[in-house]
Amino acid sequence: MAERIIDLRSDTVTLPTDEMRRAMAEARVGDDVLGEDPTVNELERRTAELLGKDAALFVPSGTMANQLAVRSHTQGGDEIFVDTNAHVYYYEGGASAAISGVMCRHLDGRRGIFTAGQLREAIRPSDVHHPHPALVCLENTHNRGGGSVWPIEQIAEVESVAREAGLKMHLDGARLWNASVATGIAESEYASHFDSVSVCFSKGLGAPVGSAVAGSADFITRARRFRKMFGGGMRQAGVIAAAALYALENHRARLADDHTNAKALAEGICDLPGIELDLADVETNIVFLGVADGRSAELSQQLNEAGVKTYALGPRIRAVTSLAVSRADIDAAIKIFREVV
Ligand code: TLP
Repeated sequence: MAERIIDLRSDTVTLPTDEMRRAMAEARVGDDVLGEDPTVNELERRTAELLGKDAALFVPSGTMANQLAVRSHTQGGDEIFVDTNAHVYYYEGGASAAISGVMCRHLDGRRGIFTAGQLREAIRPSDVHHPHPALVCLENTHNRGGGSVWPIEQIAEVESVAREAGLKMHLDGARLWNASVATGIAESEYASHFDSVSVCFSKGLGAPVGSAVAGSADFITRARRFRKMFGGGMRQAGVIAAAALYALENHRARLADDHTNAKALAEGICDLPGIELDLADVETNIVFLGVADGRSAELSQQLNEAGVKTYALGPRIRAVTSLAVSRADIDAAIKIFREVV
């Protein structure tokens, strides 16, 4: 059994740092359902400011943030437009159908990124036979797309088609911080194309819990009501909001290290036999490897036994860099990959 486990399964596996725990211990708290938690209020103010929106709402998870947006923007029977591999459709347990009663129309994007033309083709004219088209959801960076970054011009083109047809725009920005660090484009500039944006504090930023959804004052009033309905109204949540605030101020810039580490990992293993990996596809902190001969699960298992944890997802293996892995860990992981393969 390996001495040290290098955990590349996800950037959700990070643990709070000592400084973060100190911020949590010292947090001023109150009852947030009554709007009286000063740390939650400050986190929501700062998040809204960074995203250039009127207001934000602190929620327990990225899934809840996305589903609050879907519920707040739609009515039962509406149609929402998503990439086939979007988290909001693929990984949220059918919540859009169960909670909001909406239908998902899939657009086959390239690495999760679809075109304005694809959206235009998918939107059907108003007719009693058709569902009401209500919402377009984008994901930036795109998780199953391999940490791919939406070009800002393409977001603007998609937005213009959506607006023309009267559709709302939601961004699953769980890893928007990574997109901004990779491109130098501010989070607020990305967010300016959307009615609502969800962001996550517990992935690359390293907080133990929490996400937020941001938008107009009216949208947040509606989302706040649904958050309570979904059981997401938290009381002295300042203890966890303090970790998120700490992460927001101290861990955004360092995401560049995760991107460098992802590139280094990819470079160290892309020539291995039976591994398919295009270095140009490694844009942020997620690396997907194609594995030949249906061997992804077996290879992931062997890596696991040798001390490198990854996820096998169909014919691919996903490796994600984060605060949980250092450059030395990446060098060790490359060595183990090469030995195992
Ligand atoms: N992603 C997780 C898993 O759910 C797959 C991961 O390990 O990557 N949006 C995006 C783009 C996400 O990647 C995730 C989580 C979420 C939303 C949901 O966040 P949580 O897990 O907080 O509900």
